[in-house]
Amino acid sequence: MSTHPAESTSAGGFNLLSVGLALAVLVWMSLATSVADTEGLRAPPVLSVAQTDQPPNVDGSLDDPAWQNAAGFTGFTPIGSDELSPYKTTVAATYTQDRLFVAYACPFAPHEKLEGAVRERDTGSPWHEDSLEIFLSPDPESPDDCYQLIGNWAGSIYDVHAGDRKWNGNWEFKTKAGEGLWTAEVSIPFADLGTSSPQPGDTWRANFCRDVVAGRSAFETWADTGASYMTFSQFGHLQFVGRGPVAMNDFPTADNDQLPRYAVVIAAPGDRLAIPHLADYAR
Ligand SMILES: [Ca+2]
Repeated sequence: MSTHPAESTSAGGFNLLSVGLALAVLVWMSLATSVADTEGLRAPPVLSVAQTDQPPNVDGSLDDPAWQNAAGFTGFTPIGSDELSPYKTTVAATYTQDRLFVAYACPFAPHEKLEGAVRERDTGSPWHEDSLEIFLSPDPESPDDCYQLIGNWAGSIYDVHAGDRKWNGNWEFKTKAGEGLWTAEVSIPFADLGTSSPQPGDTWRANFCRDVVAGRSAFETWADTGASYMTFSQFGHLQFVGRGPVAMNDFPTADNDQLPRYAVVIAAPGDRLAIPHLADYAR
């Protein structure tokens, strides 16, 4: 397999989307990005994240009301590519006063076999397994001050702060795997990310990625970060909106495999949009 994209520095990614009641969502936002090695890349996407009073139970199953009400996104692309990934990975996020929650639904072909070992924290190479990777930069002025959370489908974790794997965040990570689908839930205290509870309007930089081994080999990313996951200036924007309305991409539907058009729709909380819903993956 090729070099892990977090081990080099370049770019590739993007976003499509899926949602339910309008809580968390994605929007494209026009921002100044550094031009150097990011020329020609798609603009960073935006995920609006709404607060919840009903935090999900972190057990790997996405049947919580929080996820039924949360918006999410899909539209991952392999790094350095403008082609949509064949399976629509879906991600959603929500938060409480103290913690950020992220859900992943990772489809794969039923005949394919997931790869990933159970082992000690911060050991091995989970990026060469079926894993997810979350990059969080709470200070948008210093996106390279980044927390990286990696978890494989078997539940092993690997976490890094600013390149230092000795950092161990107090995050919860649970997965569930079945035929053709593995799901995961992540919960991390804001305090472990060196920050306090976000106020409405606060914006972080972030990237959400999926390492794929089952049936193929791919590094798939939300933000178009070029040949790596970690072109920080290309990270998406994680916009905390409290309980306010969220803005969302006019993203493709399940039957539309085109890249997002980036038109923005403003949705009131509670609106259900006609797009794939994370709860469809509940089991
Ligand atoms: Ca660590």
